[in-house]
Amino acid sequence: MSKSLKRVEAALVEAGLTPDIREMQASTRTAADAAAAVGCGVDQIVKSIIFRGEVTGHVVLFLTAGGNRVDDAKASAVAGQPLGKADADLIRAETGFAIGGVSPVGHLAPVTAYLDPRVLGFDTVWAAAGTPRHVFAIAPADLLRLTGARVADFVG
Ligand code: 5CA
Repeated sequence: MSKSLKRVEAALVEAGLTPDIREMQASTRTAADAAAAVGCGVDQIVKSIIFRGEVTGHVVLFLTAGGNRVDDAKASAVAGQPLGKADADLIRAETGFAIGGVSPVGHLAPVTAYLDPRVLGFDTVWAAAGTPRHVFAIAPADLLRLTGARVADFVG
Protein backbone atom coordinates (compact mmCIF):
# COMPACT_ATOMS: atom_id res chain seq x y z
CA MET A 1 0.00 0.00 0.00
CA SER A 2 1.37 3.47 -0.83
CA LYS A 3 2.53 5.65 2.04
CA SER A 4 0.07 8.34 0.98
CA LEU A 5 -2.84 5.93 1.12
CA LYS A 6 -1.68 4.65 4.52
CA ARG A 7 -1.58 8.21 5.90
CA VAL A 8 -5.16 8.79 4.81
CA GLU A 9 -6.31 5.52 6.34
CA ALA A 10 -4.48 6.30 9.60
CA ALA A 11 -6.03 9.77 9.80
CA LEU A 12 -9.52 8.30 9.42
CA VAL A 13 -8.89 5.61 12.03
CA GLU A 14 -7.37 8.13 14.43
CA ALA A 15 -10.54 10.21 14.12
CA GLY A 16 -12.62 7.21 15.17
CA LEU A 17 -14.02 6.50 11.71
CA THR A 18 -14.16 3.18 9.89
CA PRO A 19 -12.32 3.93 6.65
CA ASP A 20 -14.30 3.26 3.48
CA ILE A 21 -11.50 3.53 0.92
CA ARG A 22 -12.12 2.17 -2.58
CA GLU A 23 -9.55 1.32 -5.19
CA MET A 24 -10.97 2.06 -8.62
CA GLN A 25 -10.10 0.31 -11.87
CA ALA A 26 -10.22 3.60 -13.73
CA SER A 27 -8.40 6.83 -12.89
CA THR A 28 -9.95 9.14 -10.30
CA ARG A 29 -7.50 11.92 -11.17
CA THR A 30 -10.20 14.51 -11.83
CA ALA A 31 -13.58 15.07 -10.17
CA ALA A 32 -15.36 13.94 -13.36
CA ASP A 33 -13.26 10.76 -13.46
CA ALA A 34 -13.94 10.11 -9.79
CA ALA A 35 -17.70 10.67 -10.17
CA ALA A 36 -17.82 8.25 -13.09
CA ALA A 37 -15.85 5.64 -11.13
CA VAL A 38 -17.94 5.98 -7.97
CA GLY A 39 -21.24 6.34 -9.83
CA CYS A 40 -22.24 9.55 -8.07
CA GLY A 41 -22.88 13.14 -9.09
CA VAL A 42 -19.83 15.30 -9.72
CA ASP A 43 -20.70 17.66 -6.84
CA GLN A 44 -20.50 14.68 -4.48
CA ILE A 45 -16.77 14.53 -5.23
CA VAL A 46 -14.74 16.83 -3.00
CA LYS A 47 -11.85 18.43 -4.88
CA SER A 48 -8.80 19.46 -2.88
CA ILE A 49 -7.70 22.66 -4.58
CA ILE A 50 -4.46 24.10 -3.26
CA PHE A 51 -3.05 27.60 -3.51
CA ARG A 52 0.06 29.18 -2.05
CA GLY A 53 -0.60 31.90 0.52
CA GLU A 54 1.58 34.76 -0.66
CA VAL A 55 1.97 36.13 2.89
CA THR A 56 2.56 32.90 4.79
CA GLY A 57 4.29 31.00 1.97
CA HIS A 58 2.27 27.95 3.02
CA VAL A 59 -0.42 26.04 1.17
CA VAL A 60 -4.10 26.90 1.64
CA LEU A 61 -6.64 24.18 0.91
CA PHE A 62 -10.07 24.78 -0.63
CA LEU A 63 -12.38 21.77 -0.38
CA THR A 64 -14.74 22.28 -3.26
CA ALA A 65 -17.78 20.46 -4.66
CA GLY A 66 -16.65 18.78 -7.87
CA GLY A 67 -18.78 20.90 -10.17
CA ASN A 68 -17.77 24.23 -8.63
CA ARG A 69 -14.77 26.40 -9.42
CA VAL A 70 -12.73 28.38 -6.93
CA ASP A 71 -13.03 32.12 -7.55
CA ASP A 72 -9.55 33.56 -7.02
CA ALA A 73 -10.71 36.91 -5.62
CA LYS A 74 -13.23 35.36 -3.23
CA ALA A 75 -10.68 32.77 -2.12
CA SER A 76 -8.09 35.45 -1.37
CA ALA A 77 -10.65 37.43 0.63
CA VAL A 78 -11.59 34.33 2.62
CA ALA A 79 -7.92 33.45 3.23
CA GLY A 80 -7.06 37.02 4.21
CA GLN A 81 -4.04 37.08 1.95
CA PRO A 82 -3.25 37.07 -1.76
CA LEU A 83 -3.08 33.57 -3.20
CA GLY A 84 -0.80 32.31 -5.90
CA LYS A 85 -0.29 29.07 -7.72
CA ALA A 86 1.08 26.23 -5.62
CA ASP A 87 3.54 24.18 -7.59
CA ALA A 88 3.73 20.42 -7.35
CA ASP A 89 6.85 20.55 -5.15
CA LEU A 90 5.24 22.80 -2.53
CA ILE A 91 2.08 20.67 -2.55
CA ARG A 92 4.14 17.52 -2.10
CA ALA A 93 6.32 19.07 0.64
CA GLU A 94 3.44 20.29 2.79
CA THR A 95 0.72 17.72 2.17
CA GLY A 96 2.77 14.66 1.22
CA PHE A 97 0.51 14.09 -1.79
CA ALA A 98 0.96 14.34 -5.54
CA ILE A 99 -1.48 16.34 -7.66
CA GLY A 100 -4.42 14.19 -8.67
CA GLY A 101 -4.40 12.33 -5.37
CA VAL A 102 -4.32 15.18 -2.83
CA SER A 103 -6.52 14.12 0.06
CA PRO A 104 -8.34 16.48 2.41
CA VAL A 105 -6.94 14.49 5.35
CA GLY A 106 -3.64 12.89 6.34
CA HIS A 107 -1.35 15.79 5.53
CA LEU A 108 2.26 15.90 6.75
CA ALA A 109 1.44 18.98 8.82
CA PRO A 110 -1.79 20.83 9.67
CA VAL A 111 -3.10 22.75 6.66
CA THR A 112 -5.42 25.77 6.70
CA ALA A 113 -8.62 24.68 4.97
CA TYR A 114 -11.93 26.10 3.79
CA LEU A 115 -15.04 24.15 2.79
CA ASP A 116 -17.53 24.95 0.03
CA PRO A 117 -21.04 24.83 1.65
CA ARG A 118 -22.32 22.90 -1.40
CA VAL A 119 -20.49 19.86 0.04
CA LEU A 120 -22.76 19.97 3.12
CA GLY A 121 -25.81 19.18 0.98
CA PHE A 122 -25.04 15.46 0.79
CA ASP A 123 -25.17 12.60 3.30
CA THR A 124 -21.91 11.19 1.94
CA VAL A 125 -19.19 12.69 -0.20
CA TRP A 126 -16.10 11.18 -1.79
CA ALA A 127 -12.56 12.52 -1.82
CA ALA A 128 -9.12 11.47 -2.99
CA ALA A 129 -7.35 9.03 -0.68
CA GLY A 130 -3.78 9.97 -1.57
CA THR A 131 -3.49 8.37 -5.00
CA PRO A 132 -5.10 8.95 -8.43
CA ARG A 133 -6.89 5.58 -8.09
CA HIS A 134 -8.27 5.67 -4.55
CA VAL A 135 -11.20 7.55 -3.07
CA PHE A 136 -12.91 7.40 0.30
CA ALA A 137 -16.43 8.08 1.50
CA ILE A 138 -17.06 10.45 4.38
CA ALA A 139 -19.96 12.35 5.92
CA PRO A 140 -19.50 16.10 5.39
CA ALA A 141 -19.68 16.72 9.15
CA ASP A 142 -16.79 14.31 9.69
CA LEU A 143 -14.84 15.98 6.89
CA LEU A 144 -15.29 19.32 8.64
CA ARG A 145 -14.16 17.88 11.95
CA LEU A 146 -11.08 16.15 10.55
CA THR A 147 -9.88 19.06 8.44
CA GLY A 148 -10.80 21.83 10.85
CA ALA A 149 -12.06 23.62 7.75
CA ARG A 150 -14.06 26.81 7.93
CA VAL A 151 -17.21 26.89 5.78
CA ALA A 152 -16.92 29.86 3.43
CA ASP A 153 -18.11 31.18 0.08
CA PHE A 154 -15.17 31.03 -2.31
CA VAL A 155 -16.74 29.60 -5.48
CA GLY A 156 -17.51 31.57 -8.61
N1 5CA B 1 -8.62 12.69 -7.38
C1 5CA B 1 -9.39 13.79 -7.91
C2 5CA B 1 -10.82 13.80 -7.43
S1 5CA B 1 -11.00 13.75 -5.70
C3 5CA B 1 -8.66 15.05 -7.61
O1 5CA B 1 -7.64 15.06 -6.95
N2 5CA B 1 -9.23 16.17 -8.09
S2 5CA B 1 -8.76 17.61 -7.65
O2 5CA B 1 -9.57 18.53 -8.39
O3 5CA B 1 -8.77 17.73 -6.25
O4 5CA B 1 -7.27 17.72 -8.08
C4 5CA B 1 -6.92 18.08 -9.34
C5 5CA B 1 -6.59 19.54 -9.23
O5 5CA B 1 -5.18 19.67 -9.20
C6 5CA B 1 -7.03 20.40 -10.39
O6 5CA B 1 -8.32 20.87 -10.23
C7 5CA B 1 -6.07 21.54 -10.34
O7 5CA B 1 -6.52 22.60 -9.54
C8 5CA B 1 -4.88 20.96 -9.66
N3 5CA B 1 -3.75 20.87 -10.59
C9 5CA B 1 -3.68 20.19 -11.73
N4 5CA B 1 -2.50 20.37 -12.31
C10 5CA B 1 -1.80 21.21 -11.50
C11 5CA B 1 -0.50 21.78 -11.54
N5 5CA B 1 0.36 21.53 -12.53
N6 5CA B 1 -0.13 22.57 -10.52
C12 5CA B 1 -0.96 22.81 -9.51
N7 5CA B 1 -2.19 22.30 -9.42
C13 5CA B 1 -2.61 21.52 -10.41
